[in-house]
Amino acid sequence: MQLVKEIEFQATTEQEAYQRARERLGPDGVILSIQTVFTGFPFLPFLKKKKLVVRAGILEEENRPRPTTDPDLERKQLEVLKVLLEHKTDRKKAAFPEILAEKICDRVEISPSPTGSPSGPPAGSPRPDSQERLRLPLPEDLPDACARSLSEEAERALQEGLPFDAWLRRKVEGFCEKPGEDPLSVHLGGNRVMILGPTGVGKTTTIAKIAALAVQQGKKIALFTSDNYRVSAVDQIRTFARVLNIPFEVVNGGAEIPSLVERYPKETLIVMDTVGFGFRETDRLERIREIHAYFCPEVTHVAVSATGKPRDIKASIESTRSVVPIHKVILTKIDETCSYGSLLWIPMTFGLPFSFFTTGQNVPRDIQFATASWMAQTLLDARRALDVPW
Ligand SMILES: Nc1nc2c(ncn2[C@@H]2O[C@H](COP(=O)(O)OP(=O)(O)OP(=O)(O)O)[C@@H](O)[C@H]2O)c(=O)[nH]1
Ligand SMILES: [Mg+2]
Repeated sequence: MQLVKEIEFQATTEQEAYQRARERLGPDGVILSIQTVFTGFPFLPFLKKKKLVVRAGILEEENRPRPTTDPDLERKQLEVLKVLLEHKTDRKKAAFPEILAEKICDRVEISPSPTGSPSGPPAGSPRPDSQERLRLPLPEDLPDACARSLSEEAERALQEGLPFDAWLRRKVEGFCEKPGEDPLSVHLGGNRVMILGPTGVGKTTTIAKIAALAVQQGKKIALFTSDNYRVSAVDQIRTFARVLNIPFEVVNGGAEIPSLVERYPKETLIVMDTVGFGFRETDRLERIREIHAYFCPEVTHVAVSATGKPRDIKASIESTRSVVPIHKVILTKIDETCSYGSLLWIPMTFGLPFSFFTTGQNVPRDIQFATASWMAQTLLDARRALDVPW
C-alpha cells in the first residue's frame, strides 16, 4: 500500500473525525491516526479541553508486488493456502481442524506456541487455596459467587451418585452449541456475522482462522472490515483475504454497507471485523452501533481474552451489550493462561454460549469449535496437572 494523499485536522469526537475525513477525502479516505491532546490551563482542570488531532489519507495498492515486512510469514501463508486448496479437493478424508492442521504443520514449519496446548497447563500453576475447592476440583480463579453456586451444585450431584467428571461434562453442555453436521455453520450461527471486542484480543486473527475453515469446507465467504482507523489493521485482514483468495471490502461508513452486502448472494458468509475498543471509548462504541445498524448481522460474537481480569471482561461485555445485542462469546488466547475459570463464569454470568476458542497465533491451526467435550477435558486436565487428589 502507498499513501497517495495525507491530511491533518482537528476534531472533537472520533465520529466527527471520521465524517470530516470522508468529506475531505471521499469514500477511499481512511483514518491513519488519532491523537488526543488537552488544551487550556493545566492548573485549572475545569478549563481543560480535549481535542483530537487526526491524520487521514488515501491508500492505494502499488502495482509492483508489495514488499512484505516478513517474507517468511508470507511463505508460510502461501504454503497454508496450498494445503487448504489441496484439502478442499480431498475433503472426505480428513476431519477439520485437527487433521488439516497436522498437514499444514508437516508442510509449514510453524513453531508451537511457547506456552503449549491448553490441555496441558504448565507445572507450577497457582494452587487452589481453599480446602473446599481442593475437594471439588473447580478452577481456582472463579469469582466467589460462581464458585459457591457450582460447588453446591456439584456436591448435590455427588450425593445423588453423579461423579464430578460426569457432572462437569453435563454442566458445560449448556455453555456451548450442540455439535451438528456442519459445526462451522452451527458455531457461527448465521451468514451475516459481526465480531466485536476489546483492542488486541485477537478478533482479526480469529476471523482469518474462521475464513480458512470456510474455504476448506468450500463455503463462499467474504471478509468486511470497518476497522479503517489504522493502516495496519486494513492491511492485516487484506493479507489474509488475499492469501485465501476471498473477497474483501473496507467499509468506510455505515451507509455504504447495504450496497456492499448486495454484491454477494445470500448464501455467502460475510464476516465483519470491527475496530477494537476500550469500554470507556464511547465514540468507538457509537461507531459499532452504527455499523451494526446498517450491517444487520444475524449473529454478533464478542471476543474476549482468557488472560483478561474478570472485572475487565465483564466491563467489555456489558459495554458492548449496551450498544448492540450479543449472541455468542469467542474466548481467545487460552494458550496464554493456566486459569480456566472464564470457561465457566462467563456463560454463567451473561447467559451467552461460547462459539469458538482460540489457542495460539497460528492461522488456521489454533482454533477450536466450542464443544462441551473440549471444555470439560480442558478443565479436567488442568486440575490433573495440578496433582490435586480427587
Ligand atoms: N497467544 C495467542 N495470541 C493470539 C491469539 N489470537 C490472536 N493472537 C495474537 O494477538 C495479537 C492481536 O491479534 P489481532 O487479531 O490483531 O487482535 P484484534 O482484536 O484484531 O486487535 P485490534 O484490531 O487492534 O483491536 C496478535 O499478535 C495475534 O497473533 C491466540 O489465540 N493466542
Ligand atoms: Mg483487528
